[in-house]
Amino acid sequence: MTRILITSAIPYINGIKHLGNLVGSQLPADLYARYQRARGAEVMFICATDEHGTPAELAAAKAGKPVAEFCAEMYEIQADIAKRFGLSFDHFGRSSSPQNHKLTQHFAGRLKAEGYIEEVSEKQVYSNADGRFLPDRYIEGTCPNCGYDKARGDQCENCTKQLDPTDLIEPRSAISGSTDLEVRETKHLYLRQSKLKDQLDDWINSKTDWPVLTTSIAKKWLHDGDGLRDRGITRDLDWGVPVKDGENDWPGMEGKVFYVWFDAPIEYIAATKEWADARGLDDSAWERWWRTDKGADDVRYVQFMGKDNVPFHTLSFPATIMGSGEPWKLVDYIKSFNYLNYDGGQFSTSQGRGVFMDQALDILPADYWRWWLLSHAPETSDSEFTWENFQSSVNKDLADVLGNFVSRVTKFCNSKFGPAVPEGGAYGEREQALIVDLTTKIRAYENHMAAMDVRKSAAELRSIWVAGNEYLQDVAPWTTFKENPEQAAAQIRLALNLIRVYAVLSAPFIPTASAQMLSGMNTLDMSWPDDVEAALGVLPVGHEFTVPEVLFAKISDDQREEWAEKFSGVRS
Ligand code: B3M
Ligand code: ZN
Repeated sequence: MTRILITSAIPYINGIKHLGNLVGSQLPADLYARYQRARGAEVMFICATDEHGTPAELAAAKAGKPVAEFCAEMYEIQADIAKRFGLSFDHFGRSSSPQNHKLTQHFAGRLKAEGYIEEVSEKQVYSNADGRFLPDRYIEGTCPNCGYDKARGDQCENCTKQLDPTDLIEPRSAISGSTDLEVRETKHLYLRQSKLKDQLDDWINSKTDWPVLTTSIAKKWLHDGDGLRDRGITRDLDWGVPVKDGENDWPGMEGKVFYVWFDAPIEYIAATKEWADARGLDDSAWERWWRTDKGADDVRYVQFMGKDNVPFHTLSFPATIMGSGEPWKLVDYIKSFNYLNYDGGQFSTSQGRGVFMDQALDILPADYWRWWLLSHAPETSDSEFTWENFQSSVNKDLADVLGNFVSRVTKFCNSKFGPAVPEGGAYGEREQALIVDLTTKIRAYENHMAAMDVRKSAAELRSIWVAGNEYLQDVAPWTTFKENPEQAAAQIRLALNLIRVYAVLSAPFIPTASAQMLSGMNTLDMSWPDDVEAALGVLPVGHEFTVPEVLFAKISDDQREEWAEKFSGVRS
């Protein structure tokens, strides 16, 4: 059996994600996972929260909570929203897990043993009152450029000038306000990824089937600029994975933690161990996904992410894996996405601009969003969410085409033949033509889905729905019924079976509506339409069904205007 490991970039813990984040990683990953499961593959679909780093500390401070408590609460919130969006993770982990601590320390120890770690002395600001080193953005003072008195050590928010903490006039700690600061020497660990440049270059060059977006970013960082500069992988923070050399202390590194981007991708592996541990399985259960010496050489590993995350997944994380000298699984395919914009501007977490996952579900069920987002995924370029476009997609594709087909067929059958697949007549030429047409379209759909061409897959699925509608329009069973009820019965028998086929094909995009269709058709048969003619006979004569509730309600102009207005400002 094909085995497919799928990871989505792991969302930061510091807030609820917006729809732009969702369509750039978790949602297309879910589409692919659901599709591969439907086609019989053994899938391991992993995601987690990314809990370390300064943003987590700052968000916790803003919420007035200890950071561990803040993360634990935020994890529950994110896990709940993911579930309500139908994201079918096999495990949704936490990068702060003991498994990730251990594995991150293990990788650091291996990298040290293989000669890929360098200890570098740096000068950094230390706050005597806080008893700690301060990251740049924890230092505030007056901007030397514009005189703004709340400039941060990395940048002045007022005039946007990039700063060093030592540029600030009258610098103070952003934590305590103390001005008792001094510059001290401190040691940090650097990952010598420049030593792996040739190996990374060869590896990326061997990936000829990757999306251009992925390889162009990887090559840019590898060749121009200083993308492969050796990078500091430790920080002076309290919250994070303590620096250790495997299981041993690392002299001189007391009180330091690994940089968030060092431990975050390792969480993909650790989350798979969390999955195994939660089920009481032994190590072989997760290692067969991750260790090429333990079965993972048969695994196809696919990652999903927004374009800003590509450098870390094409260079830094592979450098960690290659440098470890151990047989860990490297990614086979990286599907990356451009940005989704919001109504003439950008989605912004820090400014609260756009629609956030929780807000989206407050106004409409997940399938409406899933369909719009996936059918407009920012694959070849950035794309834009507008309320007009959203309204028109939902009303046309979901309500008029798919929803209408299901309701017309089931209601008509119910009123003329009763609530069971009717007997009589036979499939003729028009039916054969439909079968040929559907076969071509379904094969194309399979190819696009396998290639992770999200928009093309959506377009093909829509055209499969349209073909059914056109058939119904052509044969008009409500007219046929008057002269030839037997033939009308055959037409309806086909159409009822097509509802089941639609449920199966559409499930990766709109799982809830798909489940409603199946339950209306009173079947658990999710078998894939490999042979379309056979698939149109799965529900036999006499098989009972119920008329499903309206699958998709149309969005009215009033609603559209209300929502556009409601989300035009910033989230409070
Ligand atoms: N948390 C960035 C993001 O949420 C980062 C991804 C980590 S993937 C290992 O976009
Ligand atoms: Zn300034």
